[in-house]
Amino acid sequence: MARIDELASIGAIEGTKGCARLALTDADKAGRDLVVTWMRDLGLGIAIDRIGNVVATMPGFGSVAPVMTGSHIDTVGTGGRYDGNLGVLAGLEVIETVMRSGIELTRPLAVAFFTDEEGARFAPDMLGSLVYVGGMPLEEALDITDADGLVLGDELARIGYAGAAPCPGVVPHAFVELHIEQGPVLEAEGFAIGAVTGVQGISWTEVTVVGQSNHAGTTPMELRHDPGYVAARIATFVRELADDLGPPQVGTVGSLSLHPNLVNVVAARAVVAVDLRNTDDAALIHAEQRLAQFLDEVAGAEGVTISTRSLARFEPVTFDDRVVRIIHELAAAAGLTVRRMPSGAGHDAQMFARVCPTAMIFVPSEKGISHNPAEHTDVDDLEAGANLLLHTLLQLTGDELSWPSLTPR
Ligand code: HGY
Ligand code: MN
Ligand code: MN
Repeated sequence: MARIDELASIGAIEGTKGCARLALTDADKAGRDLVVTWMRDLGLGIAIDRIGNVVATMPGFGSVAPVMTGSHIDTVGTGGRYDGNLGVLAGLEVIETVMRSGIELTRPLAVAFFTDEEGARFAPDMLGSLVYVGGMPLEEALDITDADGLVLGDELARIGYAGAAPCPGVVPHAFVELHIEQGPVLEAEGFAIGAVTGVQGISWTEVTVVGQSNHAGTTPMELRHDPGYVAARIATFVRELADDLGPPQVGTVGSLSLHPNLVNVVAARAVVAVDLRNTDDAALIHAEQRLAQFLDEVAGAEGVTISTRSLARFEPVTFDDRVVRIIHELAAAAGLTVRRMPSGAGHDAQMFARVCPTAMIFVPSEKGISHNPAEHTDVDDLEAGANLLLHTLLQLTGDELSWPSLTPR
């Protein structure tokens, strides 16, 4: 808890419990430096790779593949103190506890934090873990730019985390991530633990609308080609599409910008980001097709041009049932109420599911609130999650989980 509080003080959002540490900003650097110091203080072997992922491994095991845990310490601009941070700091606590206990292990534990999990500054999300497992070429990732045109590789070098360890990274024996649920289910149903069975598919599309900038007062309505109006139509359509398709489909327009964004000017341009998610890929593809059809229609009707760019597209992921079962059974054996459930949010674990036996542990989020400075999880729930992580990782060190050889896509 002391480490959670100290890390949350970096980029703290005035008057809240939350913090803002967008990827590769100075605040992210300060958070990274603090966590790396804690890793070094434990005497862990630290590898920083070329996309800035940091992996800290128990020493003395040579090249034996580790059982790895971890998450992210970058946040969205209005972040909470537990999203990602809990998984990294609980992992550190687990390793410290194991080392202090003198338990003899057959393979090392490792804890990692991955670059730019949020994708809020540099899309896509889960970028660092995606590169770590070979899902995106390093050079392509280093070239990604943010909304101000700053290049990811330059920002990584600027904060001193352009490491030397190669990407793709060492394939772990198994990977387990502890994370807050970020949704209302566990709290509403009275469960202490979620044994996470997988992650829903994610589709992010940047929609650029170009119309005719004009005077707000003199331009007759029938002569307008108004990107501001079209952007509002898109946001409304996305909501109505999700309502029409019904759960588990969700749709969000969380980012909408107009240029020149002035009260008395019909906009020249609008940029809208659309986030669509579904646990079923065919249904997600259908939702994407409905969006594309709507964009065609509204462009024709308003006489604007619309172009789109995919910012992220990840298929739904199913976690390894053997690992999910270990989590479920250990939670029950510890007397914790536990249910299996999919994840609505994206996580680094969904990338590791491509290369090794992987699953996640959820703990409840108060009122299901997250990506919000008010994010909160009770300390008893945090502790239960960390203890379950400890026992899950220990079991996995002894468990020979033969893994069909998979080449990362
Ligand atoms: O977008 C997500 O689901 C994650 O928080 N990056
Ligand atoms: Mn997260
Ligand atoms: Mn997040």
